[in-house]
Amino acid sequence: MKNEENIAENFTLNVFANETLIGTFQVVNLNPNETRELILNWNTTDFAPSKTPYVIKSEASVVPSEKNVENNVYFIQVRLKTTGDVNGDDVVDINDLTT
Ligand SMILES: [Ca+2]
Ligand SMILES: [Ca+2]
Repeated sequence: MKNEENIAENFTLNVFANETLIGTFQVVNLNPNETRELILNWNTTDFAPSKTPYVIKSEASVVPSEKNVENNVYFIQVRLKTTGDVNGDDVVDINDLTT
């Protein structure tokens, strides 16, 4: 994420998988034009593998005097596969060896 305002900022970044909160970051003193990489280790134990991608949403809290709040939300799509499921059909079988 990047700070496009002209003062250093503190804010909270929440990350959701579909509607479930999977991570929260406290971002402190992000300087103007500074880009910071945040790494989320998503514990997927409670999430079923599925052919339908999960919608991962990251949402930064609005900081005082922020002008552009539309860019505070960012979406990606992620597919969860079962370990060993190479071809992504949610079954681990001989077809995964030949894929
Ligand atoms: Ca913004
Ligand atoms: Ca498979």
